[in-house]
Amino acid sequence: MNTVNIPQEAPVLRQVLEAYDLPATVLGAVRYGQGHINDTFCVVCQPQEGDAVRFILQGMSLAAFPHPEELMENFVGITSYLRSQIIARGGDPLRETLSLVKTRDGKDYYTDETGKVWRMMPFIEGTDCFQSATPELFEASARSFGHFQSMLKDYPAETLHETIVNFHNTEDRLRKFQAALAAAPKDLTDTCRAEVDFVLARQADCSVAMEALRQGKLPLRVTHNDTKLNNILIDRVTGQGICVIDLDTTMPGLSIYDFGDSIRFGANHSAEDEKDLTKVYFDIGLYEVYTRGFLEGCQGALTPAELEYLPWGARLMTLECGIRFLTDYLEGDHYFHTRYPGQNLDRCRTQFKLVRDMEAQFQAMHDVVSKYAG
Ligand code: ADP
Ligand code: GN1
Ligand code: MG
Repeated sequence: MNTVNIPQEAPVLRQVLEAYDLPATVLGAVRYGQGHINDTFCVVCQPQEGDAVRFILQGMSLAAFPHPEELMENFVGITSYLRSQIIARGGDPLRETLSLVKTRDGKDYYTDETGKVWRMMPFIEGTDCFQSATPELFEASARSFGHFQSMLKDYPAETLHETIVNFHNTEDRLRKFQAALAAAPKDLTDTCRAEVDFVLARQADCSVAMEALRQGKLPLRVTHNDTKLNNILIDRVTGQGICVIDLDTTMPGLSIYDFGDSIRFGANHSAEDEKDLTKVYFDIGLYEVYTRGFLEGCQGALTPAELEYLPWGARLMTLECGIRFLTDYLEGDHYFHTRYPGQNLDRCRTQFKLVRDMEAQFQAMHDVVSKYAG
């Protein structure tokens, strides 16, 4: 293969690319995107004639996903199901959902010598992926995530593997945090005393959604579970959400998780790892536009109890994510990609600042839902 420009830190890419019968000369591969979990590369190929063609090549994190073959089974099931719905309503399945490029031996993914699983997808062109929101963009993403959930409402949930067990079980996240705290060296726990106390003061909150689920108040649905703004591709021409990506955690869950995780990431104006906490605040205006878009996208599918718990979804996903960043910090940063020591603690601090703001504005958050729930 005439391959140039493979990142030095990823020599395995040569072997992975050999597994694919790409319709052109491979010019190279570069690291791509700002995901915290998978190893994502953009592969550029030049056909004999015409424009260069791009692909996304992803190595699934074994630390996050212990059974990548199950994850890929979910991926194929979900994208095939979405594809038929998109075709039925006259849409373009190659832009509106993800698809896979088969390996030379006709497989959906390639497993390298270390057991790591790689998948190749056509790059969805003419789209942008954003790290922070404008009101228009945020509302567009809300409609798409709501619509994604409503498209999957009749999906046979029992056929989906739980790719990460207890993913949004905040009680379990709390237990894992407590175990990490007990095992961490004192000089490390001393650096995050305030954050540890913040969690310990909110142990009861960690049970709110799980308790509602146990009591049968909230229904289990097929949810995306990682609804960050950067997990949606926005059409460059229309400004609308065109494709929901990062389907690795799509599995049975609560609607309030999808609502909540979007609010966590997008209803503010700062980076997830912003060090200057004076810049980090929950923007209830953005919360309002997201609520409006999400309810529109869900097309009336949410029950009164789900509507009532939406603000809790935002608080809990933000608290939970902060707890997860803190746990990873205490465990030596083995889960989330980090670029510098202490990045997970910085991320945790932004989350807890947002939680405080949401706690202070909780009634107003309820009022917004009531305004749009009709
Ligand atoms: P992670 O799990 O690490 O977040 P993602 O699946 O979200 O991985 O991919 C990382 C980034 O790669 C996305 O935020 C997006 O910018 C880009 N991306 C992923 N798939 C595609 C695609 N099919 N077309 C264009 N960009 C994509
Ligand atoms: C991870 O994969 P990515 O970057 O979209 C994580 C989410 C967290 C998020 C925090 C599989 O999302 O759960 O909320 O980072 N994904 C997984 O930014 O753990
Ligand atoms: Mg992602």
